[in-house]
Amino acid sequence: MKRVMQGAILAVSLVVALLVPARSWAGGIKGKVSVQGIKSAENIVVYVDAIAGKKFDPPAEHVVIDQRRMAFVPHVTVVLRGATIDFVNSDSVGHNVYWPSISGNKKLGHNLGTWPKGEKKSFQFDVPGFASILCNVHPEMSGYIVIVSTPYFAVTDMDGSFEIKGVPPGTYTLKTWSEDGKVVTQPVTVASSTANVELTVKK
Ligand SMILES: [Cu+2]
Repeated sequence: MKRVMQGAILAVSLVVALLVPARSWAGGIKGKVSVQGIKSAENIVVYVDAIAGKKFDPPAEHVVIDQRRMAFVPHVTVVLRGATIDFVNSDSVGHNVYWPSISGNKKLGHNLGTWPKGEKKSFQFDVPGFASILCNVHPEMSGYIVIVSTPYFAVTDMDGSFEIKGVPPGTYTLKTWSEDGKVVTQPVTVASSTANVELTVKK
């Protein structure tokens, strides 16, 4: 009888052990972006496009874009729609931040002004799209903000690799955004493990 009980407890433990991680299991999407006619596979945004019937709360934590050594850091920033970006200045010169439009819509263009080292200005980005960020003091400075509708996104590293973690199982539309390349749209199915994807971005 004792052995039967032990067996039953073991069986229950096994089932629990299998079920508990399964509930928090979420796969992901990882892979590599290759480029044709573009100088680098770095800084390409890969993201899950809007999911019908699903709306994500904007993150409470602010995203930071620094202006350091006369550059926007990072060069490409991707955020979930509704996120607030804190623009900081780490240089000893004053920097300005403005974007002429969002996805070509000039009504969504905005100038945050110019401010010195140590200060910051914040802005909430509510509309999906992309913005080219500029500094009117230093015309050589440029950066990009990509605003997407899901929290499932990544920016490629130097060799074009990317990984999007914590994507629940399902079939999605994967999209890219890049400074110089055309948009790539590709379906992807995520099971309980990580999906591997190869994408090619062309000029
Ligand atoms: Cu500047």
